[in-house]
Amino acid sequence: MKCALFLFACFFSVTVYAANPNLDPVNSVPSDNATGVAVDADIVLVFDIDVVNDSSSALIELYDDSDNLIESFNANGPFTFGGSNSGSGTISNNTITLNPGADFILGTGYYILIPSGSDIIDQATGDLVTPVTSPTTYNFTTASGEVSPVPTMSIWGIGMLAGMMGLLGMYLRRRH
Ligand SMILES: [Ca+2]
Repeated sequence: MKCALFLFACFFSVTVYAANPNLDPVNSVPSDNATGVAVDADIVLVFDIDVVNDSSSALIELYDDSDNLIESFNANGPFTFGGSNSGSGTISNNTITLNPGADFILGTGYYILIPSGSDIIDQATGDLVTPVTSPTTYNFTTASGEVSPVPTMSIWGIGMLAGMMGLLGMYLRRRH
């Protein structure tokens, strides 16, 4: 029994120490491939494990879908980032919240990269974050900005209904 327990403990420790923090695109906010994102939205990157910046080399980059670098967020403390365009970022447990310095542009795609060598690590084990190097790993699109025609249609509908009722009233008055 002692042997079995020892083997379990050994297996368990190997599992823990092999884990690099990974971005969870689906559970991040906005979620991967989201559309209609508000232009003033923050970006909440969710990881599968608690993270911390290990040095000033911790880096996250925000691009638009024309591959223009919109803002780079460099660590300026274990739990904080400073943006190249006056934005900021904070780490809380397994989330990194980025507040870009400028609002997004309507109807535009954006993506996040965590370049190879970015010094974000597992708080417990020090393992380096798994880089995000593809524009499609975590991307989203802002709202189109087109005004919905529904309210205008409703006003027309009410106007036409009122007009038809008025005509019906005139018709009934003439008949009686
Ligand atoms: Ca995607």
